Amino acid sequence: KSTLHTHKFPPISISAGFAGLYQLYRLRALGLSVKIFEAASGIGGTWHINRYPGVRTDCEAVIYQYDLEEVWKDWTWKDKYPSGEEIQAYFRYVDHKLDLKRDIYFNTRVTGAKWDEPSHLWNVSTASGLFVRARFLILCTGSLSKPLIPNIKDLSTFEGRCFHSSHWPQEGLDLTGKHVAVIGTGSSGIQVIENIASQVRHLTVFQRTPNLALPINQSRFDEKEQVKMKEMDLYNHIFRRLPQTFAGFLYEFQPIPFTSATTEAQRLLWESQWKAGGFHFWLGNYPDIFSDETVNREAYAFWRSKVRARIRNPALHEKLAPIIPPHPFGIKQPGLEQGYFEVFDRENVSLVDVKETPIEQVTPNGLAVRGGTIHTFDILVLATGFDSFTGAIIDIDIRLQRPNSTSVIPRQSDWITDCLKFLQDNDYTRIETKRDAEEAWRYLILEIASKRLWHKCESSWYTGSNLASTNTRPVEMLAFSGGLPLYLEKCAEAADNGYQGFELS
Ligand code: NA7
Repeated sequence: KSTLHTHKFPPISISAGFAGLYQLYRLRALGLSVKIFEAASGIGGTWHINRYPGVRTDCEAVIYQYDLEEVWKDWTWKDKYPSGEEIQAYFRYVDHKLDLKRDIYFNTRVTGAKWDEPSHLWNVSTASGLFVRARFLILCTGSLSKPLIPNIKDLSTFEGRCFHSSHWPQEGLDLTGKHVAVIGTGSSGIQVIENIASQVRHLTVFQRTPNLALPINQSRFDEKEQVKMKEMDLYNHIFRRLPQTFAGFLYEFQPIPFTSATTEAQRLLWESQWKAGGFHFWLGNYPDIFSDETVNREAYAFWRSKVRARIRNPALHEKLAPIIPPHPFGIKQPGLEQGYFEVFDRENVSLVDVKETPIEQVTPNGLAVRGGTIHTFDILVLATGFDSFTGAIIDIDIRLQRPNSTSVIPRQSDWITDCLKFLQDNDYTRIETKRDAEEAWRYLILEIASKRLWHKCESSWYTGSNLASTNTRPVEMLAFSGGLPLYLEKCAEAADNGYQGFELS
């Protein structure tokens, strides 16, 4: 009976990114007829959309892939940290292997989802005028998918080209010989900046907060090494290990706090982490750097000395790597860079500190900052980030729920898949979070966050404080910062106790 129900009203999953595709694959295996509605014209989610110069992952290829043997066994990565282009190729390959596209409606933006209580069905409407009814609605909309356009006076009066980093024009844009400005020095901004600096005539970077970026230490991912890893069954070993680590990476925080290590051990560890590159110096560091401000200052001082040594012009030291940290190290995601700091020593690059001289307004050919200076340019890039976590969901006009999420997508999809199977097997047609369980979850997130230094940061997409100027929602920690093992334990606990915290009917 329930199978009949669900076939008549197939589950709808929104977005064909990393999560949506995996969800489709898993639910198909349950025998459900799933459909994906995707606003973009192709698969890949964030990787289909973000095509700015230098776009690249922040984590190693080996963990940035599906843990499905039929997928990984025949795929070979080129770079240790793959480029956007390589990831797009990966998604094309995944589609080929799993035959996903036949259940995806592209160019179909979901604009409304209204729960109909009598029928226990979602009424889903799209911008293209489609109207469907679905028993289950799964939001795989991504945590950083809705661009944040800054609230700068007269932005629309700019006569050159202006676009958000995630909407980089794919045709008809040649930066050669152009005067270009970039606002924002987050992960996207630094990738854009280090990649276009040598191409443009002049680059003006508007920085609000220096990025405490780490060297990526990029290299090729040796093909023979990948073959060997597969032969030794290391991939499966890695996939089993990932959910047991705090952040779902290949490495874990140190087993002892900084204060228990000798000065020599501290130095040796940091030097080796710096050399290893990537997030080692962040997610492999001593755990107390996130909770003890004095320890954090030590880590920051190490970061600062490394960065300053790379910048020739001493006048830039205080701007890019100030004596007083702009915020504790690691409470904002550090960018991963390759040659970013050296860019500012170039003669064709200038740095404007917008804390010192705030942007006042856009003019037809540039930006006016406090004090009367006008910076002129032909192209304005807004690398200003995203309305994180809930931004894309709130846009859908959902009449029910309020989510909170973390990063391990396949494990979340597995949980959802098991949950739908349970509902189907037991003839349930409605699942709803209980208000008190929702509040308890929110308090758990806030309680964990209160023990760390997250609040010592003016602007962050972890909390939504980056939206201050647009003020779309209250500022509070949105990400679960208690680590993956605890998160997964809580998820399993709810399921094992008959979906405790949920109302089933
Ligand atoms: P981020 O990390 O949110 O960075 C946005 C940047 O834009 C950041 O430097 C902001 O400064 C800056 N910003 C935002 N609004 C303004 C205004 N009005 N004026 C000046 N500067 C501004 O987004 P990204 O796209 O770079 O990276 C997002 C994630 O994508 C990244 O962490 C990876 O996981 C992939 P602020 O620091 O808030 O002072």
